[in-house]
Amino acid sequence: MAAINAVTDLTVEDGIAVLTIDSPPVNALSLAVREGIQSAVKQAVGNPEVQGIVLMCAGRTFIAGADITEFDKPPQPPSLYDVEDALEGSPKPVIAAIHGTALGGGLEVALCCHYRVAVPSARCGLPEVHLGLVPGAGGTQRLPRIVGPEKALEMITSGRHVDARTCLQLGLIDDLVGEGALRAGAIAFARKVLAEKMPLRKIRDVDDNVLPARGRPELFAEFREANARKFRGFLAPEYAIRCIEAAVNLPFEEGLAVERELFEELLQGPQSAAQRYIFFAERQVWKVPDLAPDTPTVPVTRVGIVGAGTMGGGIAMSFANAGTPVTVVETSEAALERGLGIVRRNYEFSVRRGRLSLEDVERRMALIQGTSSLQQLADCDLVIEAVFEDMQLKKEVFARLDDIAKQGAILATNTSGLNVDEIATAVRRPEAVIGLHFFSPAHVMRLIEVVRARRTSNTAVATALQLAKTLGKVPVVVGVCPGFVGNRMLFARQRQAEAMLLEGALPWDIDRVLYEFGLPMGPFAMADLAGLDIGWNRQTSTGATLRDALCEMGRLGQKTGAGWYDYDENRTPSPSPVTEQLVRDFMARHGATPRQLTDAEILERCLYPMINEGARILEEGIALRPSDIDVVWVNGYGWPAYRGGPMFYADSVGLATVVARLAQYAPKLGPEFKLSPLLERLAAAGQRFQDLK
Ligand code: 3H9
Repeated sequence: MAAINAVTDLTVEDGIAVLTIDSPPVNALSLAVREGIQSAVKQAVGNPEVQGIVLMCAGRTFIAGADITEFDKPPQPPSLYDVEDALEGSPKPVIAAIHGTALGGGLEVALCCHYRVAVPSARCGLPEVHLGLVPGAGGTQRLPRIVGPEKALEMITSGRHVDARTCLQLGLIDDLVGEGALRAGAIAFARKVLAEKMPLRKIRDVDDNVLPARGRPELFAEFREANARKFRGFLAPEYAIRCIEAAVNLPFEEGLAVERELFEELLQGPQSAAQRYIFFAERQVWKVPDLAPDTPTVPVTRVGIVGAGTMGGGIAMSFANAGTPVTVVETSEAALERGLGIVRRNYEFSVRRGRLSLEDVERRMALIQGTSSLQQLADCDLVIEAVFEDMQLKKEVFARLDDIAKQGAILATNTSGLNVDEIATAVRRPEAVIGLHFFSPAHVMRLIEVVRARRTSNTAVATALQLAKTLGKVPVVVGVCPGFVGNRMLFARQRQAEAMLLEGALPWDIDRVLYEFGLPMGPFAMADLAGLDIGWNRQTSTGATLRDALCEMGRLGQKTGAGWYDYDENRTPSPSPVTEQLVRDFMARHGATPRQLTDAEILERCLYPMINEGARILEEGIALRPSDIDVVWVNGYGWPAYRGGPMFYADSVGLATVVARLAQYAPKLGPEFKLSPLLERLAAAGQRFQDLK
């Protein structure tokens, strides 16, 4: 084997040159990799013994894209375009041999090879949209030339990874080779190309698949309309559509120029900076400083869930989706039937959407066993309690589990904010107790707050992280405090939102501002969705708050057709004159005169106290780092990824500005508001949360 450089090798085997990239962890297209490919291709082309070239990777994957860490640095030649030109322009056939994932720039490089082969487990995709980018090395021009514009629109705007068999059907790869026999299979394919004198196929020259869409702008208009909700606020999907339109309507080189311009604009813009930050933040969360990588974990082969309500059912689905058997316990057969019925209906909904087959549903339902006896949880490796948010009840459940669960089992609570230390006092093995706060709907939302109580063992934490990986979730390790990270910050926002009602803003004014900021909904629409009666009790209700008053009127939210808003039979909300009158009456009783609040004040009063609370959470060590808080908000509360999470957003506004505005609003923020010393210190030093190390 001849080393081209530290990350590239070239060997010649009976006339076929095999160019191997070995740049862990994911063979990203760093400067060294680009140099290596370019030199190796040059050498292979210049070597008269070589008739064909195979491009492949060592390690766990084919090239997973451009090296994202280089995006903030000045570009250094050779560029990716130079590398692609070398491959595409090679007078000898080049075959890409794909295993693992060919993503982004990786797939773009493969599309510049004359042919592609893959093992069946490989996947291909252009996921740049998740980084706030469009594919920038020809992907938007070459992909539609193979798979057609409709499929390209879907693949590029979703960033979805497509499995090798589907890629074969789409023509994206030319042949499948045996698992574990990629090198030999690719060499054999190269020989076939030579023996059959197959042409040096350049995708740039293939127009058949794009021509039928030329002059049909409605194709793109319809796609935009169908996906408007999904793409709201994001620039990258719209730019991707424009690139594919260019691929359809312009000659290749002109289309490429459009792509380059839009890629550069996105790369320099704030959305991609925020989304790239979130990409790395989501990878940081797995690193818990005081948790050694070799911490033992409990193998989880059977899971018990106590409670088949919305949360219990959703958690059961998450495990069944990952192939782990679960036993769900309810207090009565009727409650069990109701809970499992909802699980089945959720799955059937996915069948109607074309996301699951009927066999999938049966397979998953078969993994979920129902029982009304806690005793059935004796052989579970992990039990998750998902009963009502009531400390007494939770402690009772844990005390019983302590008698039933086998030694070594992990006992988790799905509480959304109760004191896990106190729950742990109910058992003789507090080291086994941990919080696993799933978000609703639990089978959809990716976030889990992993709540580490005072005596939780490292094994329990490490097992929770491993579990999250199995479930395809994002775990964030947090400490114990009321509401943990997410809900504690949400409470800070809620307090301000309700305070602003008594100054003259109406629920829909506040919700609109937050929706326009990019959140899926504002606090009042969210409260209506969850039910205003969560934690409310008719016997103890004093009617002292607006929420109490609404509940006493039977306005419990969407489920009763009225809450803060009025709802029609399709649950479409409209501003409610009843609520408005109630707010005005409350103001009159408090002797308050309504004033006009600007959108800017509404936004700042909602967000800046949250940021302050985030800073307090950091001071107290409840979150490990600011970026963990951002991961919680992006994955658990729909904070728009293109704004990077509340702490990143604070950095982009400037912490001095946040502090100055909070000082200005101080008289209105309520007696419980206290400026975080950490926030104050960073602001005074001209620093950012991101500077905290
Ligand atoms: C692009 O290609 C632009 C072009 O169109 C145009 C250019 C002109 N760069 O995710 P993991 C690191 S944009 C640098 O935990 P997995 C990652 O940070 C790119 N680093 O592993 C982590 O580091 P650490 C388009 C990268 O097995 C380690 O690798 N491509 C990159 O769960 C392991 O990552 C993408 O967006 C990168 N491109 O998943 C693909 N990728 O260990 C992004 C990863 O220090 N990557 N790292 O925390 C992925 O989706 C997943 O990493 C992958 C593996 C599926 C490949």
